[in-house]
Amino acid sequence: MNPFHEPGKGGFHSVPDFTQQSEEQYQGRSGTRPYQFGVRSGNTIWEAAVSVILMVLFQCGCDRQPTRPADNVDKASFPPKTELVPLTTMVPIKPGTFIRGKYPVSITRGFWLGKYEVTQAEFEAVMGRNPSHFKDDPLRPVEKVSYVDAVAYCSALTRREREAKRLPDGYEYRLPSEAEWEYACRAGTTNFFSFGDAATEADPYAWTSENSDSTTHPVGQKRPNPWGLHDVHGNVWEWCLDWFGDYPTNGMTNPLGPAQGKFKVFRGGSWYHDADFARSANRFMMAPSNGIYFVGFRVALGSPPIDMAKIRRKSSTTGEEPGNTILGAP
Ligand SMILES: [Ca+2]
Repeated sequence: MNPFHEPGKGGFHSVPDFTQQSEEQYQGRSGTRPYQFGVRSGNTIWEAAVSVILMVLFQCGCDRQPTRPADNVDKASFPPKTELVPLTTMVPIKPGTFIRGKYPVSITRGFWLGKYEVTQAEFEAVMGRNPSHFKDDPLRPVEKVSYVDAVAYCSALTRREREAKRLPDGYEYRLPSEAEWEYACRAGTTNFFSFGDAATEADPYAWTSENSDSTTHPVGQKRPNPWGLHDVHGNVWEWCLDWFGDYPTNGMTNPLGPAQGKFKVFRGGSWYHDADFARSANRFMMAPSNGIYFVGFRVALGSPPIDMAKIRRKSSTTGEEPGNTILGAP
């Protein structure tokens, strides 16, 4: 109940606003307690005077329209907080180091990586189209996507999740860097593949030319790597962020490749190529505007890439990483 409302006293039947009511409240009335408005017994001149002063002070701090203070505080001072809610298919990847050739590469910022290659259903839901060659199952990986298509998907996904209040500022869906991809693919292993050294043992883990029947397959049917990522070997190659370039002959932290180039890197082998091409360290590349039916991608979730200029200052671009086969560009 509004403390100023006194039914039957000079027309206080409604409470249009605090100002009008308070003006009438002070007509020779006061309360029994000095600081309690609207109580009318035992009043004195001094009590009345104190009440008038308090009412004026109170009035100065009030809006003219009655409001609900708690609601105002929530909306003005505490806007809805956006909590990070990754897609349910994302796997958290902790920071760490792997050996690229002879040199350590450190990933110092944790991120999430898709458990699966992006499916045709996922791509179509976000982009409204499906460029794939093998279309009969929406759970097959999307392919014939260019690097440009893959980046556009990541941007649209970021926008959708941000609008849905599931993605705070400072996070975005994006392609993994080449280093992030290899770090996650290796999952702590140092073998040629995340399951060992023998390409002849790839069948339980990878769709390659030896077992694919010349087509892609729905994601997640083969065993995952030690960090729970499926199809890092085989099914479709996976676009990475980096321009293709020779590896520096030194250890690096969060590398992102050259600042510019002609080809973008993709990784992991495919249904079209022999298992040996699906090695953790192997690289392939293509112009970013090209799409082909054995190249797709998976998404990462994390902070935006590190400033390229800093990477360039730290890098040397002489020499090629031993042990990595560059297969050329289509
Ligand atoms: Ca793959």
